[in-house]
Amino acid sequence: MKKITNGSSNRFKNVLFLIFATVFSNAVFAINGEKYAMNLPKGVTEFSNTVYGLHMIVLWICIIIGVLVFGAMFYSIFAHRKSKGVKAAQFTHSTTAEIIWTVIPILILVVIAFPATEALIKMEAPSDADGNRVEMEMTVKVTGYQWKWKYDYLGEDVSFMSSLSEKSNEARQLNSNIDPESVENYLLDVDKPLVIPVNTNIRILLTSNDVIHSWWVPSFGWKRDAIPGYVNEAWTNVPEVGIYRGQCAELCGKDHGFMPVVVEVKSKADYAIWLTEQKELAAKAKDKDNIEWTKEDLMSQGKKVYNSSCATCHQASGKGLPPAFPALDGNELVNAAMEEQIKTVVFGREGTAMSAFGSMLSDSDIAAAITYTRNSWSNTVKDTVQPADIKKVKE
Ligand code: HEC
Ligand SMILES: [Cu+2]
Repeated sequence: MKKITNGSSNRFKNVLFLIFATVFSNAVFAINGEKYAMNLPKGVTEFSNTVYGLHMIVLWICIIIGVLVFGAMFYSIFAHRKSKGVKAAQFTHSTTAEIIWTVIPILILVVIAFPATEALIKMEAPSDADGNRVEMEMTVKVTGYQWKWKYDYLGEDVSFMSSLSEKSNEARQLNSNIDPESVENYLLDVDKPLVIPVNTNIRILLTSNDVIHSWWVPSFGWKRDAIPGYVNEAWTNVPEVGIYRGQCAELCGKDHGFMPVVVEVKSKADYAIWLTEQKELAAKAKDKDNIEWTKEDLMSQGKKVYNSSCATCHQASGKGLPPAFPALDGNELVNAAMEEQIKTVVFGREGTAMSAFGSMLSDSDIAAAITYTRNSWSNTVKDTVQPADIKKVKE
């Protein structure tokens, strides 16, 4: 008895296995539904549906081409095989064939160009049924920071930072004993989402404070780079209230994977209430910058600010990650007079990852974070840094 009858029967088994594996894995994907969906998600906006339609047209064209080309190939291999005594033709050049295989792809590209151009025009500006340009109703400026987003509601005096939620951030730390599986929306949640009203034309301006980021919410059907020194424009109009999630889509440094985007779409009435609340909060935050704080308040607020704004680099333990990120625990500068430390935090260090927090955090938050670093771990300076001290350095 021969162990292996011949190579081709083995190859046949391999092919069978591959087909089985593909069918099986597709079935698993299908059962798991959305979580492992094979196709692009449809999204919620009119524009995302346009993109989806375009994708389906192109996909079907590809499938038809695939079936025709492979069909012709397999048929020829099978019907004209050597064992049937077929002799190969010996020509090396055919002008007719070359014209055909040039003209057909050109025609296909022209056919695809029509819906593609339509989608691109729609992406640049929304238009009504008559094709007239529709006005934007509000503008949000999105600024990328390593590694969070800042949202400015232009003309509303409302602006805030949006960073990875505290729970995800704790669970992702090296040696954290929190199981990521137990964190809801792990790495896809933020402390403060971008809030926008439903059924509203919203202009979104994108820029960056440091490196190139990319703001991406798949359900809206587009992503746009946020580039330092440059303002990109996009727009959206979301027809359904809900929470939409996305991520930074440009490799932007060590914590690129930890700057999710969350957009909460509210009804117009709820949005108006939210906006009023934010304005009150902003006014209160200004008040906070004008008072003298107790040490307890500075320390508790400082811990929060430190963990959300500084710990990614200097670590919650204050030990940093030398040589890239210096330790603040036992740091000479942190244990000296406060002015130089305040300057470092407010103005940053040019050309390093230490950014200028003066424009990102309120004076009271900076004062609290600095007080916290001066009185934590082995640092025992014992003084407090007040918002007024920050103001003095800024002037
Ligand atoms: C993105 C990473 C990053 C974040 C976030 C960050 N830092 Fe830094 N920080 C650095 C780096 C890098 C240096 C060293 C800069 C240099 O080489 O001069 C530094 C230096 C410092 C220094 C001076 C240390 C010294 O020995 O010169 C202080 C103080 C400091 N950071 C405080 C803070 C505080 C407070 C925060 C939060 C509000 C913060 N940093 C957030 C990266 C970061
Ligand atoms: Cu980024």
